[in-house]
Amino acid sequence: MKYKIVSDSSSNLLSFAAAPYATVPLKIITAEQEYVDDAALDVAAMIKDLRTVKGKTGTSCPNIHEWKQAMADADMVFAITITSNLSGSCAAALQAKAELEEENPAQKICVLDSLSTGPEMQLVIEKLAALCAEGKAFEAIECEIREYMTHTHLIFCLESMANLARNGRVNPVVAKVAGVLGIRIVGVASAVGTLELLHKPRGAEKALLSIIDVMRENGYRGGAVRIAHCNNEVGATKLAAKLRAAFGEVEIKIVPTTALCSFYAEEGGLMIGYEDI
Ligand code: X90
Repeated sequence: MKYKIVSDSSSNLLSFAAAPYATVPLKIITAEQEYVDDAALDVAAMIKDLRTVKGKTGTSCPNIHEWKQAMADADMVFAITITSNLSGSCAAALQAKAELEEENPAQKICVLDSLSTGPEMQLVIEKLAALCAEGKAFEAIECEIREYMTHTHLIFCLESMANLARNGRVNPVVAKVAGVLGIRIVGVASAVGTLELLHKPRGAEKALLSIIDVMRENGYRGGAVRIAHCNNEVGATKLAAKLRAAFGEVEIKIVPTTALCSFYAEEGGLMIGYEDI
């Protein structure tokens, strides 16, 4: 049985050697250009362009056809998407599944709504690869991965929420009332896959401590951690060191954000996926 893992590009994982794998790209759209979130894109150049671009900027999710193409060439597909509460990616993936299963009833496709994004999706993808490599049955993998996903979480620390607010991904009134538009904010992906804003730490150092406090409060005890950063390798490395100082030999991987998460997390942004096991 041939299996494949497919993710949308909000996972920041555009290639993955441990399993048959593909991503479908989200896009960043400005008045001048469309940036496709795939391996060919120069993300640093896009981030630089975004500093000076004028006019409306936005994003779009992968379409049904893109999902179908990525899913078509395997008997068993596990697809994971950014939260359905902030994007149409999951709806497109579900429609692709429905059409493919009608065309080929023998194909098995599982669509997982991460209710999150970025490094939390990365953890799920890595776990899927391990389960598939063990040669388990499709239904068993689906059952285990859904259980695993109840033990993964996402925290973020953003220095600007301007693009999130402008594109209606956080309520602009709430963001304004909370006074979080111009300052650093720590928050989490809520149980329903929306942004929940928690703290306004003063300074980068306090922000790292706040992240660790929130992780601890939410059940973190030393499980695997994935950190994605937008132009903030220093912050990511410091956070990793603090986590190891507090919890011992933690398994941590640090990756740069690709286009979609770079656009919304913005420069300096950190996203942390972790297990509560
Ligand atoms: O369909 C589209 O156009 C994509 C829309 C994506 C909107 C949100 C992306 C957020 C990325 C920000 C910090 C983490 C947020 C947690 C969400 C539950 C990064």
